[in-house]
This record gives sequence, structure tokens and C-alpha cells, in this order.
Amino acid sequence: MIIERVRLQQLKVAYKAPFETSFGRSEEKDFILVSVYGDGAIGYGESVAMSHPVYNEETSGTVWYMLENFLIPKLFASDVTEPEDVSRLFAPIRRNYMAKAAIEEAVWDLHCKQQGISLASRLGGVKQTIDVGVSIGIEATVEQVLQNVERFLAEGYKKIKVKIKPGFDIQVIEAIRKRFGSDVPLMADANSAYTLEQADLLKELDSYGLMMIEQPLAHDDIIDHAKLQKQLKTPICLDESIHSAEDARKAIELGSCKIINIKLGRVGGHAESKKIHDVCERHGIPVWCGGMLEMGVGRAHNIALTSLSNFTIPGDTSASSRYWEQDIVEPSVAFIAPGMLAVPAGDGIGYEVNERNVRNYVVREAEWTS
Ligand code: OSB
Ligand code: MG
Repeated sequence: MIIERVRLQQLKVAYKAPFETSFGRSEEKDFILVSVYGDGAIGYGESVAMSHPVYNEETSGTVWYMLENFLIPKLFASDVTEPEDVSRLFAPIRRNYMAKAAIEEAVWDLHCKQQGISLASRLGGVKQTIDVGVSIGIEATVEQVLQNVERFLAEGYKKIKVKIKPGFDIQVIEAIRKRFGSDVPLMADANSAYTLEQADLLKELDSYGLMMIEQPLAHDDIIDHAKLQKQLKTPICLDESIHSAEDARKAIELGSCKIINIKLGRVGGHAESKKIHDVCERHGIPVWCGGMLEMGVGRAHNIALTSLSNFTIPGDTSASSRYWEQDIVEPSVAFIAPGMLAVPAGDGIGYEVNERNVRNYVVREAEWTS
């Protein structure tokens, strides 16, 4: 595969509205866009690391550092034939999954564009459309959350995920059930805000018929989650704890979860995501694609991944309009029917990047030639 040049751009873009989780509030997206050039084509990847190391240890700063000093030099020094080679190439470097994923995604896109095939088909995708849900942040009042739920249900989202934290949990779920009924596909995401000592509180959630509770306990735990799952009827879904197919296998063997959320950035890219998907499929564990407030390039990669068969639960890949006044891709990511996105059939990610829109947001840029 021909890889001639890599460009990194750091972008800052204001969200339409601030987004709050149990680990804090964010008003602006700060991320690295990776462009890989070769043979007249450009492949794009989007880092999902945030400005602060609160979801995991990475930030835009560490992603840039790892790419500049280790990952880009390694890519230039090696012969990559197939995109699967990239994750093998990066394996000796510990963790830094978001940095690895950003450039791995770009190489997948470039490869598919050079071959004239869609990323979804190259990954082994089987779906032409995907069902999607929406993630709703913590607000100052329960009433504000209810208004957001109402708006996104009206837009047609097929799963409502609400962020919870101690002191803002049971009352939110109870209010949603009371206002919108028991049929709404509803789940809660705690982003590691609880400990096993709070099992009694989490057990109260069992009476609300949630699809699942996502990552209730520590970000690096699978032991306590297994203990908790034994006490809960509600399925536990792991997010932060899973970085590899091996992590997934161990969590499944222990009974730490019944569902897994796959995020490209959290696991190092498409090759590992597909392995996690496959190990879950073999064990009868459904998966869904998590979101990290991506712009269009990240969304496009998520959509291609979600076209795989075991993504049977609506993911977090909402339309561009959920967060952005103006996305960096064209067309912007939009429903083809309520709660439904098309899997593009065009080459690579199947969306064009609007370089002029990118320019509006760039705060730092650099380029390296092989
Ligand atoms: O835990 O899924 C999460 C956003 C930032 C960090 C972690 C998470 C999230 C979301 C947002 O839930 C999902 C989205 O992209 O809409
Ligand atoms: Mg989560």
C-alpha cells in the first residue's frame, strides 16, 4: 500500500450545547484529525481523545505526541500491505489506543479508496442501514433531561441513553418512565461513578426495565462488575473496561457483563473492534457502537463498523445535527428515516471531507513525508 504523507490537524469546535457526564462538563470539542495521503487518495481518521484525561488517560496532546514521535515514524518505516497490518505494527507500543485508532482508521479509509471499495464492505459489513440512539447528558434539573428526551424521541431515535451519577440517578429514570412510559428503549450510563458498596441503589434500577446499565463501576474493573451482575436483573454493558478482544473474552468468562459497547478509539481501531465483535458474537453477547461526541469522520467510521452483523442494539452514532452547527463532512450525517442512517456504498468512509470547513476550526497543523 502506498503511503506518502501524513497530516495532523488539531481542531476546536463548540458543541451546540454543553455535554455533561459523571466525570465533568465539556463545551468544546478538541480533537486531532489525521489525513493519510497515497496514490492520489486521502484517508481520514478522527481521534476521540478529549482535552482532559477524564474518560481515559489520553488527551489531544498525548495523541499528537504519540503520532509524531512513534506511530507515524513506525508507519513510514514499515511495509503495510493490508490495513490489518497496522494494528499488528503498533502492538509493541503499550496502550495509547486513541492515538493508534486515529491513524489506523485513516489507513483503512485510504486503502479502501485506493481499491475503490467501501469501508463497510471491506470490514465484512452486512447491513445497508443502521438503527441509532442518542446519548443525553446530565442537566441542572430532571425537567431539562425530560425535555431533551422528548425532543430526541420526536426526532425518532431508537434508544435513549441517559447519563447518571450519584444523586442524579433513580429520580431521572423514574421521571422518564413516568412521562414517556415503559415502552421507551431506555438505558443509563454511569461512566464508572459507583462502587460495589452502592449495589443496593443500583438494584433499585431493576424495577424500571432498562435495556442495560453501562459501566456502573470502576473504569479498570471486571471483578466487581461480575459480582454486581450476579445481583442485578438489568444487564451490565461494559465500556471503559474493554480495550481488546482478550479483555472481552475475560469479562464474558467472568460474567462481568451481558453486552459490550465497542468504541474504535478505546480499542485501537477497526481491526481490534472486529475481533471484539467476533468474540462477542461467538459467545452470544450483543454489541453496539459507542460514541465519543465525534465529528463526521468519526461518525462515518462508526457507521461502517456498525454494519457488522452482531451490532444488534442501536448505538450512540447520532446525526451530525445532534452536536454540530456545521460538520466537517459532506453530506452531514443525517437520518434517511427516523432513527436510521444509511451505510454509505461509496469508496472508503463514503463521506467527503470539506477542507474549507476544517480550516475554520484548525488551531494547529503539521505534516510529515515518508
Ligand atoms: O461513556 O459513552 C460514553 C461521551 C464522551 C465520553 C464518554 C461517553 C460519551 C457519550 C456520548 O456517551 C455519546 C455520543 O457520542 O453521543
Ligand atoms: Mg459509556
